[in-house]
Amino acid sequence: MDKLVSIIVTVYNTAEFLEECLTSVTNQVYKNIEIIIVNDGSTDNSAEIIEQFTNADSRSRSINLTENKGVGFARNLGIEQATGDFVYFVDSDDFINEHTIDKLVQGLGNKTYIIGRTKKLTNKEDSNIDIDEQAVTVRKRKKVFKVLQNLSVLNSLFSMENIRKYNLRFSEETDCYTEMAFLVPLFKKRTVIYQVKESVYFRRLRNDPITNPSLMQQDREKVLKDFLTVYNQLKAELKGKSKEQKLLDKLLIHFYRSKFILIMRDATQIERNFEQLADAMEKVSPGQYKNQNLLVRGELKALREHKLKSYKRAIMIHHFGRESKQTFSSKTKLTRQIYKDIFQKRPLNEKKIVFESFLGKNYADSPKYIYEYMVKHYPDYEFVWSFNETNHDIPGNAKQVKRLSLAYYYHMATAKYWVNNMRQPLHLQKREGNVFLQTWHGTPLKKLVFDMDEVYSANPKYKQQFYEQSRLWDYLIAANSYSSDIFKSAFKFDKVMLEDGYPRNDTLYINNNSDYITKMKTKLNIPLDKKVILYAPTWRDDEFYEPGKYKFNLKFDLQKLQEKLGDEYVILLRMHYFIADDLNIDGYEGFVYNMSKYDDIAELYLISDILITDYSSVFFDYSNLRRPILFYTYDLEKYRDQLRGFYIDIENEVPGPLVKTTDEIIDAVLNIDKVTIDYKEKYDIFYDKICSWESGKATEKIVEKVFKKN
Ligand code: C2G
Repeated sequence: MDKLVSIIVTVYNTAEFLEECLTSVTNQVYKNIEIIIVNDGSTDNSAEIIEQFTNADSRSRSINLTENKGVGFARNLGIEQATGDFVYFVDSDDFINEHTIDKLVQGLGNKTYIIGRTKKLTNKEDSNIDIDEQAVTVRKRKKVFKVLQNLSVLNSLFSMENIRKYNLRFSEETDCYTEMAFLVPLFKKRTVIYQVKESVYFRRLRNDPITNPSLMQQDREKVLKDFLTVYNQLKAELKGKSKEQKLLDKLLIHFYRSKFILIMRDATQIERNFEQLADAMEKVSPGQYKNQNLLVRGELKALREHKLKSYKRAIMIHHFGRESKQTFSSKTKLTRQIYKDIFQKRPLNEKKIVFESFLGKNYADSPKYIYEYMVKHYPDYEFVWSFNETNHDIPGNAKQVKRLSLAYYYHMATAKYWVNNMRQPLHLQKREGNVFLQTWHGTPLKKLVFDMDEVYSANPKYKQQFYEQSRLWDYLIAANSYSSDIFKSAFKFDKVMLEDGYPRNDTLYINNNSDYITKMKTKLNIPLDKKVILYAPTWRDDEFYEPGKYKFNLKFDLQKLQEKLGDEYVILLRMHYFIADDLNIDGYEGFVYNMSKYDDIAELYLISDILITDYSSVFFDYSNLRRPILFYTYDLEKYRDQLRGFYIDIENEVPGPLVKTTDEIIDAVLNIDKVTIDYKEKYDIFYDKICSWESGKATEKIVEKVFKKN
């Protein structure tokens, strides 16, 4: 007879992932299963999804808890309901391969416990791995404690016989480490663990630890407290059982070294947690300390004897040792240490401002306009610009420093004000009195941060890091009420929103005249008798070489464009600042101009007669000029539906036509007057929504709100 496997899925507010999880469970190649879904008081629509599955598969049933009781309680309930020979646990935000359980069962023989492999996913594509469908490779893992220390019950078959014999249950008092109670009795006699190589479980590493933390992403102090609660409880319950006691002590020391020691870097954390940790350490049999190095032995001894002072001394030496090893391992780390320990202790200069735009790449955007206004009206301030290359030709007397150099850190540490249009480096810390003016760099079309469902970009920690960085912003500029609403939800921003328009757009009101345009065209060597088309697309999240370096292929037939439009027009190509590819425009001299390295796109807006873009925020700014815009959206479905999602209905709300081929571009350009008439009504509505705060005076209004005069 086939063994019956009870699959227990505990669910708490994971509607987003649940369908994928339950589908993977019901689609198992191994058919003799029962599925017990415990809905642990979810408040999202998990219940509906569960119901659909239980209706569709007679092997499944659900238990609905009216309030959230915690994963330990929910799993115990699942065990009580299980009638199988073996029990298997799945977390509702994870999923499994269709062969996963079959492989485990095949590897079992007469064993009572067997495990598979777990693959962590930061990216959906990581689950596309080759699994040999024929093979079942069982390997013996002799380092049993190494398996135990993962404290995972996932992708394992546990015999019901053992569950009953040892009365295996999860702790119900805590959120974390509930598995310790279940696993320790099971591991006490084991000298080997069997593992099936081809049985794979996909564990999703959630990238939104702020809105949606997974259990172990909760704050570190809570994790420590939960551990100690479970440890103390088990020490008492398993009194007199020497093997279990030994495993518990080993786990305490293991987690102390790998996790808790980092919490104890901070003096206030030591004060708060010392006594509890010391109480636990007192229970550890001294034999367990022997294998530890001298430093750790010193700490453990101080803890066991409740000597706070000696503990503080020991841990300080330990951290100093660790940090100095790291500090001197690289110049970057040394620089950061000097920033923290020396520069940040220098007095704060109340009249110093550090400006940066596009990660140090350009002298452009709102920081440029704020700077130029201040040079004129706030001459007693000291100005510093952070650039990747410090040879920019800029007005005023600003000091230029190389981004992330020692000089950069010195000025960041001692300037009262920071003005930036993008996120700042993660390791920068604010000081008392620091003021951060975040100008941001565009009205959003594409969904941002917390409004994005899953992030499949080059950096899996995007949401977490964004949250930390944006906590440092005191002021944020919104160019219109549409942006203001989005920033509040997408950035979770709750400090001062400046609602005066965009400093970078003032120039579109001040300099929109033929003298300026002629002067700029002459400066850029663009023929005065030709009209100008500016092509400024954005970047694609999934096409990159490495973080910050993205690919781009021109999807134009340049030759055709030149043939049909070359007499009347020239084209300026302007790639996004993330694009690393160089454009090849050989043979098109005099028709195509590569302006990708040009500092300020606003100057290019002013000299162009038509804008072609795709999903870039440039069209919001350009619409201030009320000139025609074409949307070259050859990959609309993929970009909108898979990569990002939009805040507006691009097919109906944008102020120009969506075109998909070179021919359609040519046709629209040749009939641009008709396009203008056709889109007039939409353009007017769009202009009112996006440009109504703009008056050419945004810079002045904002500077007066943020910076003290005299
Ligand atoms: N930009 C540019 N040239 C391009 C594209 C963009 O100079 N070819 C500049 C513009 O100032 C634009 C800004 O970079 O407004 C942001 O570019 P987006 O294409 O909109 O993309 P992204 O950097 O992802 O920012 O809220 C806005 C979003 O964050 C978008």
